[in-house]
Amino acid sequence: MSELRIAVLGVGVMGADHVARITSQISGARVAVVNDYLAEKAEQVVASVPGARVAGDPLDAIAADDVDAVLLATPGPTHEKQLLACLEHRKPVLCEKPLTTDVDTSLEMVRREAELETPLIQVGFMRRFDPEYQQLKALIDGGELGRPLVMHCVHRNPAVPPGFDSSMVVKDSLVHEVDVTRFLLGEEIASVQIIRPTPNSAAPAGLLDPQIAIFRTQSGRHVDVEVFVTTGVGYEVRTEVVGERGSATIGLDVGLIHKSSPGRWGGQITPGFRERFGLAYDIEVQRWVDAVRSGVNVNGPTAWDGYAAAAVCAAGVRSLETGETVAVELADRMDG
Ligand code: ISE
Repeated sequence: MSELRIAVLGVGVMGADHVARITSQISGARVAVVNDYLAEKAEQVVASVPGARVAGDPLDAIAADDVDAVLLATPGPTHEKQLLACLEHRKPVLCEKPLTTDVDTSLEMVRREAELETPLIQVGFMRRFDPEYQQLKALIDGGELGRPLVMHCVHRNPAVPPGFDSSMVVKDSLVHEVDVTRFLLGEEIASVQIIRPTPNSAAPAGLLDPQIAIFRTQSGRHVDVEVFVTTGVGYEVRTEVVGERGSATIGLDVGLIHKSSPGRWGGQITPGFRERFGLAYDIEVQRWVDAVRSGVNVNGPTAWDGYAAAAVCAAGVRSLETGETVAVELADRMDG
């Protein structure tokens, strides 16, 4: 295939980032069409992309003859309809999380894709492409740590956008550790418990933050996660895996430590996820482009991964209400 012509739907922060990334860093692809529910925003973004046009309707963009593949960065509630259109028109799609906003429709996406017998949907869990997570995965799979038994995670954000509620701490933030757990340990999560410590007095009224999540995997391994999204400090994502023969940690920002007079040492904390995972996004999009151009279409988290994450988060949201451990209900696999 010659250059892949991509429609980017939704050009808020992430979508606009992807447009810039595809235009300036990704080889073998270009942005052909841009759509946003704010027409002005789409016009503004397209102005920086030679040869691209604005589409007024996302479904027209998906169906268009000058579009080979779709990058979906629209708000979650619109994903279901747009993904179904991608399947109908057999257009490979890289869908930013969430796959859809609930478990049933996520499973339906898995089903509909399986019926086509061609993988088309990749979900944007970008941490899988981060070089540190890749190294950690290689260390685990190489056996150097022995059998992993426990994982400790920290996920801290300096702030969250207006309207971010307690369930979003689970569905929007913790969802990354859900995916990381499944990726690193290679098995499903069987149950979730969310513990609610005293809320941060600086958090918006009513927001339960921080939250502590405890996952138990199907084979009985333990994962704990501190999610704290209003620290006011910086972006911190750490993961420690403890195995039978050793442990390994990523996300310490050690590259940024400095020493200075008078006898001080210190460093910088990454300000946000776009800086921390910028390289992961670059690798993710390049591999997806290469996969689509070679006819494989998906080279990363699948629709099933999006569905499994939704199922774990749904259990997490139920636990958030009661504090009890909630079992994760998963359908049988149907995606081969
Ligand atoms: C945001 O939506 C992301 O996906 C970030 O990676 C995550 O760290 C943040 O907590 C979410 O709100």
